[in-house]
Amino acid sequence: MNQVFIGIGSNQNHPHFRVQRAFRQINRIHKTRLIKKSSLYETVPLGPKFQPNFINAVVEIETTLSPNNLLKELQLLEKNHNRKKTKRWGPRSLDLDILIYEQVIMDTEKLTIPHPGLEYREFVLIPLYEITSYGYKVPKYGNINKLLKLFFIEESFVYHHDYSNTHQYINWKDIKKSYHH
Ligand code: A4P
Ligand code: MG
Repeated sequence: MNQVFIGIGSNQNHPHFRVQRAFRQINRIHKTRLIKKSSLYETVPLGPKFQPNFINAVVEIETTLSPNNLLKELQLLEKNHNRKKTKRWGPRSLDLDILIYEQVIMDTEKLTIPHPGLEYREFVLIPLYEITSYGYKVPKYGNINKLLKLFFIEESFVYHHDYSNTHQYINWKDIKKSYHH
């Protein structure tokens, strides 16, 4: 069994609904099961600004699929969400990225692991931080606590959403507190 983390992002067509549906669909991929899911986070877009905010989340899975076969399954799911190919970093109904696959470090035309940009993207690091143990070591980049500390995260930058879509915003820093006490 391989421990893998997947980043989920959506900013089109009911993103809350899509991300939660993606949780269930990922759990149904063959040779794969969902172990943990983060909260949903509403985040401002990285890249072109004139697009809706994203809903982001990270899940931990266990799988016996190879990185390339897992990518194929995730791309099928993206298609299933009618994702239209638009511009790079533009709006999308569902984006699924393999963030981390065990201790694998690879860079091929189709697949770069760990996912490029993971080391500086709050919308990846914060949900990853939420579902990993204290001091979790990101392959290639090291301790997640240190990666997070490299940034000054503005209070208003990243919000925590509850699953019921009631728009109760909670500051992300409060999440870790509730996990550790
Ligand atoms: N690919 C390479 N490595 C991987 C990997 N580890 N996981 C290749 C998944 N795919 C990987 O991806 C293009 C190609 O990347 C795939 O065919 C695969 O072979 P894509 O998802 O079709 O294209 P993209 O997502 O538009 O481009 P890119 O560069 O992957 O963008 P990112 O890095 O996914 O970022 N802002 C906020 N707030 N939240 C977001 O989630 N996401 C993006 C997209 C931009 N801004 C955002 C967010
Ligand atoms: Mg992508």
